Amino acid sequence: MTMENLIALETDARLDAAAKRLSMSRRELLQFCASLATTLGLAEGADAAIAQAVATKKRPSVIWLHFQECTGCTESLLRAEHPTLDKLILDVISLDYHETLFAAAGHQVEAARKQAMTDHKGKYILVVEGAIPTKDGGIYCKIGGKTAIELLKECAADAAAVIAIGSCASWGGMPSTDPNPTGASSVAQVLGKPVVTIPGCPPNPYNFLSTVVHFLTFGKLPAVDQLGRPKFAYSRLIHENCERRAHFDAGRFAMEFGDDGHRQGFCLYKLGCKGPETYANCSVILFGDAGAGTWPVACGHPCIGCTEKGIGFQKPIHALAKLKNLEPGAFLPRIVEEKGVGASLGAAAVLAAVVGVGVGAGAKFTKNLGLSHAAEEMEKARASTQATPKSTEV
Ligand code: FSX
Ligand code: SF4
Ligand code: F3S
Repeated sequence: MTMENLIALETDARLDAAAKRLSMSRRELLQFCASLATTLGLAEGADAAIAQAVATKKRPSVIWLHFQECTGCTESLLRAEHPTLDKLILDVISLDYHETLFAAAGHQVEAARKQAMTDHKGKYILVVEGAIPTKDGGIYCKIGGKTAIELLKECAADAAAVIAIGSCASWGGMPSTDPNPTGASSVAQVLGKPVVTIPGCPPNPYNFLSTVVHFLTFGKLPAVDQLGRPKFAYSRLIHENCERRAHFDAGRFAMEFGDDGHRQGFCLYKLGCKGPETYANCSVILFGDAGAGTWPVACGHPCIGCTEKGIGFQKPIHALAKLKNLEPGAFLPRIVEEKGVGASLGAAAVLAAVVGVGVGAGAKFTKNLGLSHAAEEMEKARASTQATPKSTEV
């Protein structure tokens, strides 16, 4: 954040009001916005824009549909222990229809959905949680007498943006597991067009919040890959930034749950960890509130590839992962950096200030988030055509 922006924000009473609403201090709110900017891999100054948007912009109306799922997506958003995450989510959006959270029922909620769709025609965000059963005319999931297919199409018609939250909505997830008796399908399959997807079972709440805050601040959703996944969150393999990676590289593996290797924090690859073939940022931004620094692998459980179509709920838990990338972690310095690729060091410094880590670690974090598959491919192509040594050989 530049000094000018900081002074402008400091004198903006609306920031105080927003902080009060969120039971945060002004400083905590600014720090949180800075960490969101870093998660999104945005350039310097974006933290101020985010803080301003959170404090002043009209909250977008959100209609949230539930189909075939366990409600874990909603639970993970609202049960987060991190201070005010749930409050912030509910503060940056106007949740006008949500079957689980509504106290009302029946015709009253149906009326609320229709009202929100009329009042915010063309402007609301449609969030879909759960897969859509398509077999036998879609009869396996009906709400208010309408099939999930009908409801989804009706609500998507006038939405400004559609977000599929969780693996079920993103690619079918657990309900689509073989033999998929209900024909569980993704939102994109049913609508016949790409949508933004935030896979994970459940997905990381920070990735949803960051996506919505991006929409609030810039009026558009963040850049996505060919599967509709925001690039800031799904560009890197979990394996690339895993804290157990040094053990993998050194060939130190846990062979059984509870054995010496497991107790010493060795790599979980031989227990079936799917980190080497799963794209997500769990190993970078962590996931779970069981304590500081937790995420599945940190807790001693192999990653099951819950974000990845064809891996999570398909590949047996004990099966070995396909090694997609044997090169050293993405945080190692590159020989030549592409101009404009990756996040700025300024953003890294902001993160370092926020989470209290060194600038080097912050730089690693942001650089990884800012890179895309395209940059990776570019680099590989260059390495194969040039006679210069590959980064693995340096
Ligand atoms: Fe559950 Fe959501 Fe998994 Fe699916 O998350 S946590 S089954 S992705 O749709 O509620
Ligand atoms: Fe981490 Fe799993 Fe990779 Fe081992 S295999 S380094 S536990 S992601
Ligand atoms: Fe899922 Fe693996 Fe992350 S199981 S939550 S993608 S560590």
